[in-house]
Amino acid sequence: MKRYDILRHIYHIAENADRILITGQGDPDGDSLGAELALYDILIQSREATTSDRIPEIVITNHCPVPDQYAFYPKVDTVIPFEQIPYKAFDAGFVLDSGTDRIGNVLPVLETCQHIINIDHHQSRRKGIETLAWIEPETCSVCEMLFAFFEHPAWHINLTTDIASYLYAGIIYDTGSFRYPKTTSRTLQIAAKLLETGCDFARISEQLFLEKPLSSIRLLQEALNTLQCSASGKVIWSRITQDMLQRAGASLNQDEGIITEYAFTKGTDVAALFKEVSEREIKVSFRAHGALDVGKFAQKMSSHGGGHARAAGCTLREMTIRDAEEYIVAALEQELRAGQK
Ligand SMILES: [Mn+2]
Repeated sequence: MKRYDILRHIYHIAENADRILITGQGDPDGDSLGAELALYDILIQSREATTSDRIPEIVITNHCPVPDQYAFYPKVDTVIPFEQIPYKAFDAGFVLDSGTDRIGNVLPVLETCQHIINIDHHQSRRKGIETLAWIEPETCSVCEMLFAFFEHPAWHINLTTDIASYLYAGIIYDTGSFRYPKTTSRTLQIAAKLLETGCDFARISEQLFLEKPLSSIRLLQEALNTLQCSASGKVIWSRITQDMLQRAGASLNQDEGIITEYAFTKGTDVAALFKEVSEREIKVSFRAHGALDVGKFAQKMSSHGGGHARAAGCTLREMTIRDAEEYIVAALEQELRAGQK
């Protein structure tokens, strides 16, 4: 189905739904959260413009709480903890920036929905229980995808400063401020329209990328102290252990930006960051700038893996962080060697 028809379809579903669930990837990021909040405003505005007597009950929730770094998003309190969902069943559910298999605890609630709409741009997304899929692997972010609502004749909505702030945040988050390859002229044209609303783009950028608590800087210091390069020099990695988190006074979701500090080290192809969730659960993030598709690699390494060609992640269970490092680095070296042939 074409984007135009999908948006018309979504309009009819949303128009007739009284209880709508909005969720996204288990651990919210700048794009998924921006998209959730933007969609909330879009759906409310649209209904107010037509049948104001029946404003839908909309709930935004995710498997994990909103990380502190996104506390500056306008009306971020609209996102409620999973345990506080006021209803057991919904008419329509939206899954943003992830397949329906990556929403954790929210899945049983999503299953109650008659209509399940998946809006995603992940290349490695798996088909799930959605009844309608709007997937654009070439688009930089779900926030960019959502801009299409404002171009469609069925949707009578205004681009408010709040919505522009969410979409701008999501777009710069997923493009590293228009630097990554999926940035297109359309991305920049959309960004220009967002700026026209007067949203405080400079402040959004500062808050999203630059402002960090001291504990995050301490954690960066700890992680960089563990930096290693593989024998071939092509793989560079570091780790975050529970001990390091304790010393830094940080939590595991404060790893943001650490891998980008060394992801583009000259001569390397792939960067990894190993995170000790518990003694036998290790999360690994990947960044690539060579030919290797780390999205596919992550998928191959674990059933909980996936992402994009240049940024991806996976979870390894039943191994210690040292074992995970050995296992992954060896596999990466092998992939890179195979790729050279
Ligand atoms: Mn995204």
